[in-house]
Amino acid sequence: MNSEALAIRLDDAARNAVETPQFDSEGTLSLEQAYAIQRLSIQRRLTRGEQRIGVKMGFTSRAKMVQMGLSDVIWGRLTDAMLIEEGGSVEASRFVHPRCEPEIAFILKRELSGIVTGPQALAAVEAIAPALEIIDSRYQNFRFTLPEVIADNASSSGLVIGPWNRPDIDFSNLGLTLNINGQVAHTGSTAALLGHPLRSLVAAARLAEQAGEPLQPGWIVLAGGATAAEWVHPGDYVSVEMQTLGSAGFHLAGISQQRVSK
Ligand code: OOG
Ligand code: MG
Repeated sequence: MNSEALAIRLDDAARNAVETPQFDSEGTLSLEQAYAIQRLSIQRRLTRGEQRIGVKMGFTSRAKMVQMGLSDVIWGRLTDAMLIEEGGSVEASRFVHPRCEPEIAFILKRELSGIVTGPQALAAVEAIAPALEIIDSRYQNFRFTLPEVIADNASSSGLVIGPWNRPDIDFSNLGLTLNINGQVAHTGSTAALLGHPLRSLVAAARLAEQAGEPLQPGWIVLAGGATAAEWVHPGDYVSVEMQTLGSAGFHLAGISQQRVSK
């Protein structure tokens, strides 16, 4: 299949919230082709009127690498249609089989691109916030190879941003919990992100330049899940509580189904 056809297939799967079979079980897709498919599929969203709002990083913590069995840092593109209001509600019918993970978000005040140091990256940050990412692989059973998940925009489906904080606090090792209906599902720390979340932003700047899309002022960068992701079911209220930075949450609306275990 050609890249355009695969981009349409993944875009349709995301748009209609229906899963699609894996297509590269033979492992013939290169990373370059995978990113080309991602770009084409996001281009379709932009053509429909969605606005680009930033990038998301993936597999920046060991917890996520272990959970998904993949170990290369990947990235995806965020659009405004993925934003979910903090404390708000989103319909479960928008997703195939959503999972949620706690992240830290950066918002930039200036362009950031290429090989930069941690202090240079920090100087481009306007504010930092606790965040949740909703990942919703378009592949059956949430299973994929590395090129397949890249083509599928790194499973990105939604994001919730908590209060923006000044970036001059030490955010290298902030304790956090992922809570489902008030119960702690996972605990972790921002240090899980490559040892310091700023390293994820440094990697984002390098990868963005390689893609010819420098990180822009006003863009959000999601640094990656700090813990394993958790399934979310209709009726659930999911939240992240982060030391010093605050919390963020949302409600998955819809008729509650019987819980399925992992
Ligand atoms: C891929 C996306 C990984 C993260 O934060 O590590 C990711 C997946 O797990 O489906 O978003
Ligand atoms: Mg993530």
